[in-house]
Amino acid sequence: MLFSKKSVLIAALSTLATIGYAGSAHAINFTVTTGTTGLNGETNQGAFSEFSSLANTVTVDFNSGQVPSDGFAKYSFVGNGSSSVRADMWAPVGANGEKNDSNYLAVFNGKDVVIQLDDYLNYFGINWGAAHTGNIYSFYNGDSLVASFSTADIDAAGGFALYSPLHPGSNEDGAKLVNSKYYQGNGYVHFYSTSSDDIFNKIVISQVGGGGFETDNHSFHKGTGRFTGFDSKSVPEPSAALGMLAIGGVFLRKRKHRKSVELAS
Ligand SMILES: [Ca+2]
Ligand SMILES: [Ca+2]
Repeated sequence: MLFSKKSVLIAALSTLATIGYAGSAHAINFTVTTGTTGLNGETNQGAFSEFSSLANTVTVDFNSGQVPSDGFAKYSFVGNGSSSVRADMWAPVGANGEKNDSNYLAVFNGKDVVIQLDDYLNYFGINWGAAHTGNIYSFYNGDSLVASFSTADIDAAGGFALYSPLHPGSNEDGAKLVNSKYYQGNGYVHFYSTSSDDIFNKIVISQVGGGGFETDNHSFHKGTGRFTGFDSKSVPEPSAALGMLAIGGVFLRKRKHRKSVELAS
């Protein structure tokens, strides 16, 4: 499915409107962290979700070189273009900015990735890397759009977790000026449902316009109600959890968990 700029704008505005209903809001919210190492401590495969080891969570790392076409999360490519699983310098970096040597998923304009889930989810996390204008996630319940998010939404909420010297860029959404050069955003982005009205069972990953949409280590958490993983008592790593509670749809962020990579000029 292709998204026009107008539809993206409408989606963004409706998201803002939803956040405006403090107290009664139900929505898919997101928060950005650096992510963490793989389950066995891997640091050269990009960043992984802090919830990777949570019960009822499935993680797809693309290391086989293909998208999974059966099992819990069924991926398919729709349209014409060069989207594929690949390994190159644009792979999303690790939690401390380490180079990712593994295969990852790259999506380009015209060829979407559709992920059909066997069950309802209340959480979807991705290692989002080398961020560009026009990277878009859309969450569906059946054929009904629940919410859609773009690179600009991440910027508006405070930006990515780190800006990698491995990913030089230009002045556009998802990038940041560091020592007079632009670098592209990387981080682990957690999308989650705040009520049973906002669970989802289909995800579409799209790129509108030039540049690629690079992601790795997708984590899916099954659930039919509000995602409770960010509640302080149930977070696996307390250090990563503080400040990520959503209150009335508004995020409180703990700035010290954001990192800007220090770069030499
Ligand atoms: Ca990978
Ligand atoms: Ca990109």
